[in-house]
Amino acid sequence: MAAPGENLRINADRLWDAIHEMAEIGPGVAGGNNRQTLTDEDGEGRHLFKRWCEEAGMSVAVDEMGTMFARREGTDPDALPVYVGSHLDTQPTGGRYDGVLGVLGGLEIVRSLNDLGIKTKHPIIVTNWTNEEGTRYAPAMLASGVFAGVHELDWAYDRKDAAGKRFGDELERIGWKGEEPVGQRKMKAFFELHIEQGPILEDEGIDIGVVTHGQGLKWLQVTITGKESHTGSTPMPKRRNAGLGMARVTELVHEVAMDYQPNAVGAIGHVEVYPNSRNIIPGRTVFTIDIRSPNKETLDTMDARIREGIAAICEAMDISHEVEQVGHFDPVTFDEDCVKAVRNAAERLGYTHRNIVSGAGHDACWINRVAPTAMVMCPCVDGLSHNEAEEISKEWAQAGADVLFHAVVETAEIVE
Ligand code: HGY
Ligand code: MN
Ligand code: MN
Repeated sequence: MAAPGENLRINADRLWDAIHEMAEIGPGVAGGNNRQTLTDEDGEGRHLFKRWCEEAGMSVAVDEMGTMFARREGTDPDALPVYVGSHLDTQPTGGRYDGVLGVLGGLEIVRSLNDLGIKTKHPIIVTNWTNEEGTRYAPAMLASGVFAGVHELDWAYDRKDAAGKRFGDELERIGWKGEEPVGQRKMKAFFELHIEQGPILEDEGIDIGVVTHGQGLKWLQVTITGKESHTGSTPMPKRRNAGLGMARVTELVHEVAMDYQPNAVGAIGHVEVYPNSRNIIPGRTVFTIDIRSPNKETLDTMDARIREGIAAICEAMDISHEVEQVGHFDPVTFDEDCVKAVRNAAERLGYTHRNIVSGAGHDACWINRVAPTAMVMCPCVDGLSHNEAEEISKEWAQAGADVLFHAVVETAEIVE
């Protein structure tokens, strides 16, 4: 396949403007975004993206999980399309670039191809995957997981948020439940551009992360049950404090992760304390453990050690516990040819680059099961993400989108 000329570049100003116009939808309270999945704000962002895609001459389809597929025709309508995308939903205190850069980077590729009058043999399809974040509805990467056959559609529809609202009902309510069955689309390849969400690229002064692997993840939801009682009049030896149990598990998770450095990680990000009254000893706590490692055996060992540790903590405190796995994917190795296309593109365009393992999960991790897949990463300031202060430079966005452009167009085969 002929490689695109090194002067083939996206329009960085237009990409930057699009990102910041999207950021006006579902603003956070500190300069970032709160555009959680299946909220009205998510619906508004989808409408904006759809309008932009249609203005760029694309036709937009929506599947039963609400995932959006914007298609730019190729010269061979029967050729397997090249997919490119990410997600538009955000964390409750999210940044403006997590996910959005990958979706609008895909749109920018099509806009640039239109400007340049370039045709490709294979169609190009820009994708917005529903509920990548998994914060309102666990697990993360829900729609791409259904697409990859990891989750059943009805199981996904029955997922409930903290207010007890069903995923399927909310998808219907915002008007983005499509007719297209999920997962029947065949792909020549899938590419995802994403900010690193870690400090490596910035610390090393490198423009592009060539993502060779993604680390594995497990989310364990733990319920600890003790006994509510008065914080003043209950003698210490008689307390069955579910809050103290959770605190000891929090320390346990940290200690286990520290035993597998430098790559393993572990923390608790979601916590519910009942009845959450200043002068009642917590009778019940519900919290989610997030553990990750690039090594499957390590992840499984951490899981086992944590479960044993929770049982020992609760037995010693005469409190009970339940553990439910609410999210999981094994470490991922991306497609060699697609990874090479990314690396060659960075080389050709004169961007510095290095191989990198993704610390965060991405839709690409599931799509890698059903199509040749690779990711492009750009740096982010202080490696900060899942924080409203998340920041990237326009130059980093441009470098990432240029490399994505070349990898996608080379795979879609330019027609002279
Ligand atoms: O949790 C993750 O890694 C992703 O940001 N949803
Ligand atoms: Mn993301
Ligand atoms: Mn995220």
